[in-house]
Amino acid sequence: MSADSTPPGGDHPATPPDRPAYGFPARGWALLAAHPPPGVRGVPRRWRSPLRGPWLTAVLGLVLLVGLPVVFLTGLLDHLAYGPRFGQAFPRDVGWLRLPPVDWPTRPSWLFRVTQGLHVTLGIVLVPVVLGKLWSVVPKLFGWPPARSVAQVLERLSLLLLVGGILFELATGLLNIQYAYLFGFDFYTAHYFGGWVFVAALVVHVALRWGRTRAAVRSRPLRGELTVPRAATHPEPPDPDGLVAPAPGPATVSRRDALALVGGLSLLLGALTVGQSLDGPWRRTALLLPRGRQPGTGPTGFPVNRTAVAAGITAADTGPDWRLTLRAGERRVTLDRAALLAMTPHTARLPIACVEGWSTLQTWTGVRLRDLAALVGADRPRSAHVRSLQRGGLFAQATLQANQVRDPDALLALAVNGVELTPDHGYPARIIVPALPGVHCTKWVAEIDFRTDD
Ligand SMILES: Nc1nc2c(c(=O)[nH]1)N[C@H]1C(S)=C(S)[C@@H](COP(=O)(O)O)O[C@H]1N2
Ligand SMILES: [Mo]
Repeated sequence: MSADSTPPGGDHPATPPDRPAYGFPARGWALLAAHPPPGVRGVPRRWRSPLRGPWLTAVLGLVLLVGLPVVFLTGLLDHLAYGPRFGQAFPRDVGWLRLPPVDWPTRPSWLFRVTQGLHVTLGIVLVPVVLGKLWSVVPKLFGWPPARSVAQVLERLSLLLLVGGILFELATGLLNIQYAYLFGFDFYTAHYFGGWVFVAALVVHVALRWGRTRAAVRSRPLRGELTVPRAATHPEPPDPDGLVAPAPGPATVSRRDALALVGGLSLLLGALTVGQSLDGPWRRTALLLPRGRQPGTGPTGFPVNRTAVAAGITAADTGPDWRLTLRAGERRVTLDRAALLAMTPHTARLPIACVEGWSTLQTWTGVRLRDLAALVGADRPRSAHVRSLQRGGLFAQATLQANQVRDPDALLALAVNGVELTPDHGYPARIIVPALPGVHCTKWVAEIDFRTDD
């Protein structure tokens, strides 16, 4: 929005072709335009890159238009996977933003691994694109007048929510996966509502800009533009939005190189991230993620979210006196580890997928949850409440849906990859269920309460 845009070298205010006139009250907006605050006059002229213009903004915008809704939707799926029905999704109460009460499936077993991996990895990969897009429009932040009509005031407010929303979501998400809770508010609450604010603003933004975006990408075929060298890189014609610099300097890079820089940074971030969702040697490439890495080698050398020590689990807790209590209504059965080992074993290859994005596929052996339910006379449990030995902490308990108890691969695991569980992986027994978010794969289980009501 450069009111004072003048053609290079000229000093007559030039109004680009279809620059919108002032809306109601026109005198008011004109007055505002005539009185820029100190320091604002002429600022757009200081942004000189000839790359800026509708085309570059539209290309970056289209990438985000494809990518960010995927990040949003996979984020919603994660909320759903946590089981809001049982009050164990965060934030607990989301008012009318409540999602439909559908059960999270147990098949395919890699479902949560993929939705959560996509959410985190794509969110990281899109950071350079978001920054590139913001760079392409940043002079508009300093344009004067800030608006020419009431409609434009509303539009700019939606931009504030759009830009603020995406920066907030990226910042809180990145800090969360680094376990850096620098902010004084609850991550889940802020990230959930922030996502909705961003998406609402995105819908408004797309509705307002779709026509121009389409025209802009059609104005220069991508293929052609990617062959233009730096020497032949010229500014686009002045546009009604004032994206094109009013006083452009010579190009220091071509548009192709600018896009290559953004794309290259995205690829680099992606390459340093995907390893946390892959097993084998790839895991070592996840340099950006503190817990995605392999803590050791051997059958139990896979990531640990919270160690036994950190959870306050002592050797006495898990020693020969450890018992598993099964409940169903008034009925109660107590088992020691030998009794569990004497039951029919079942082995399944299942992922642990953490909400922070890392996941790993391992081979678990234990007893089926449905066999445990039958032991205590709960043939058709509607849910199961699992409690850990761990005292306190949000993750010391979890509620499983009926399908998560019934699945033939739903286990109380006693061993992994052919060896006894280690203390850090949940010895003496832990939950592992297909497609269940890692957070509900409770370690150091003390009690399972099979419930027949909701
Ligand atoms: N009791 C208890 N169980 C727990 C947790 C915990 O903090 N306490 N963390 C959960 C989380 S967030 C994840 S991702 C998985 C990780 O399992 P792992 O440490 O064996 O890889 O354990 C889950 N089980
Ligand atoms: Mo987790």
